[in-house]
Amino acid sequence: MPPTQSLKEQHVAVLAFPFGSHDLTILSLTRRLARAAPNVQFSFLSTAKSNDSMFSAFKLDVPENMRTYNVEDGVPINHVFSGNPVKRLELFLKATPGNFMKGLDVAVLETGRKVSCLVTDVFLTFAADMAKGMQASWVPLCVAVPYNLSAHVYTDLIRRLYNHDGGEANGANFRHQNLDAIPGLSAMYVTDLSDEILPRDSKETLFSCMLSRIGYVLPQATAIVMNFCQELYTAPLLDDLKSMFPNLLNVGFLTQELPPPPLPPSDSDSTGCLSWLDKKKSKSVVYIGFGTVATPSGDELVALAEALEESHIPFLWSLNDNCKSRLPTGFLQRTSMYGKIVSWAPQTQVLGHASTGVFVTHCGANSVFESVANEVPMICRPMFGDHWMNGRMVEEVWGIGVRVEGLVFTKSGVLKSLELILGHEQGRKMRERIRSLRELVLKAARPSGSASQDFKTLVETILNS
Ligand SMILES: *[C@@H]1O[C@H](CO)[C@@H](O)[C@H](O)[C@H]1NC(C)=O
Ligand SMILES: CC(=O)N[C@H]1CO[C@H](CO)[C@@H](O)[C@@H]1O
Repeated sequence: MPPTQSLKEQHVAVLAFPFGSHDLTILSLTRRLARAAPNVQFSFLSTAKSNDSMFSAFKLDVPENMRTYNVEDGVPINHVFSGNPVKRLELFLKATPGNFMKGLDVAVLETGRKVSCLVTDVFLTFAADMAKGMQASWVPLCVAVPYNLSAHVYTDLIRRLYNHDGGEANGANFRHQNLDAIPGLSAMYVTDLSDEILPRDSKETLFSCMLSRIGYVLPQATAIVMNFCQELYTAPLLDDLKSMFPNLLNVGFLTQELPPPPLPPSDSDSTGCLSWLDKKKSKSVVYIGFGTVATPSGDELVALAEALEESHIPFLWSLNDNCKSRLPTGFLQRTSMYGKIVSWAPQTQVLGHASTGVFVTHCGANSVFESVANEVPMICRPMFGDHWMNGRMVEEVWGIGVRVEGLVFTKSGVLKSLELILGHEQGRKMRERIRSLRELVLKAARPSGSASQDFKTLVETILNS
């Protein structure tokens, strides 16, 4: 068969993990791949909820060689959610892998092509066997930082070395232990690990079981895609991961176009954020956004609001409508001269605006990456999962932000952090460091840079599969 014909037959199926910004990240990868490999057919599978919210919020164009398929989310009809965000995740996990199998059947029938390569979130560990069964190659994507991948690869060892049962007193001590027995994790501490690694109540969940298989299945991957840049690793971490997985491909930050494109005309932004920012002084505004899943408690929202009011620093706050009622009475009116609250903000554009001076964030990986790409230092309030490691990385490894005192918002803690970043010599140093990180990232994204080269290798890997 002539090679061009075989290329045309290729069909890459992409399975998303529809939580946090994992789906948006793998969608962004898929669109880039589809543009780079126009002869390959791409099928993108996620839940209807995830699919709808991504396509409607970001007005994304979809390349012609890519189709979207909805898979079941496992939520029973008329199900009423208690408000616990983990429930949705559990229901979804129970529906896997059957829901994806069904979706794949439809995609194969519609395209008339058997799947040659399965690109999936690395958390969907069942995909390794699924790919084997279909005689397809498996290419997992790691959305979180490499420290996170390492913690999941070494889960068994971490549990053996650091899982001290015992009384509270004992517990408090071991949580402050350094993870230097794990190659590449010496900057991290036991307390930075999420519940999935060391469950506080020793209970495994469907999610922790799935994640604990990462280390076992990754050797089956044809290549591993990292939402990261090679230049940003510490040497021991990169060496260790590369020694286990030679085909580790660092393709750059996937939710952030690099270099950040010029901002659109402010009046085209229907949220009004950009035109509001236009009227503010350079680097004077604090932008607050906690992503789609995390919300601080009522007390913390109040403490944050009080700090903003007392400081009189201009602020732009992306806050869910149903959280607004938890703000202090009269807060919105009293701060209307220098504050703006929106229910959704075009985050990468807000971070790219010259007026934005600091980002108050939950420290989701993509938020941190977007902040680096746009040179905005951070105040971190980690909430769950990978946020603790990310916060540690921002403050101690990279020195480009601080975690709030005590890891919860208090009025005095927020005021201190704001003052440190906006008014202090230390803040100036952070800005210098974040500028040099950004330089590395932009360099990696140039055509001859490491991220572009790794992306090229990825495309070739897929074409050869
Ligand atoms: C790794 O990241 C995911 C979210 O992206 C999170 O759910 C998980 O808990 C993280 N693991 C660690 C050890 O931080
Ligand atoms: C298969 C499917 O339903 N895809 C949908 C994903 O969401 C966008 C936006 O709502 C729709 O246009 C697609 O049809």
